[in-house]
Amino acid sequence: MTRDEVTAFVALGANLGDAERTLRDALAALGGTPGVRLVQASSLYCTAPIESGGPDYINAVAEVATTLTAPRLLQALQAIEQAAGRERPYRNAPRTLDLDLLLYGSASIDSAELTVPHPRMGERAFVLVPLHQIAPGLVTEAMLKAVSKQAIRRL
Ligand code: A4P
Ligand code: MG
Repeated sequence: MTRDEVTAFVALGANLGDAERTLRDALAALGGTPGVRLVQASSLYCTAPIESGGPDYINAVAEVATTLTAPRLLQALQAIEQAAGRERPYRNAPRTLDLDLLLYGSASIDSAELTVPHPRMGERAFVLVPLHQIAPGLVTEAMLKAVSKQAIRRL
């Protein structure tokens, strides 16, 4: 970790096409982005859709160290989504790839394009379980218990 790097956590999700392959490629693309270093990634998890239709999702969380600002990091995430053929017909539509910025250092951001910490992360086992795997200090047992009814299976 160099002095100008910030630790950030990114949630990855996909439920169309070869979702496992898409997530592995996205992790490689993330680590290959200038100004982004992949520190660690969780296992892949198979999860039931929450407020969304279609097949089960594959989800994971990655820790990165980055010299990019949060808006630039979001742009980089959206470029990786686009490269994976992401379409946005409607909110929470099934997707080839969704990359959400969960945490950016200790920053609180609330702009038109970006809200950090991600406002829905605490409600979702598909975020909290993989985040707990790689950063146990960030997720309490009480937080995990609150989402324990949501189906999730480590691959
Ligand atoms: N945006 C604001 N804050 C952020 C942030 N922290 N990270 C803005 C990323 N984007 C952020 O996102 C819409 C807009 O949110 C972006 O233009 C960005 O400026 P989007 O990815 O185009 O739309 P979306 O995916 O439909 O919305 P969002 O908010 O990503 O959806 P959610 O709430 O994350 O839910 N069930 C399972 N099992 N697994 C999943 O991965 N994912 C969702 C998506 C629903 N159900 C799921 C899963
Ligand atoms: Mg998204």
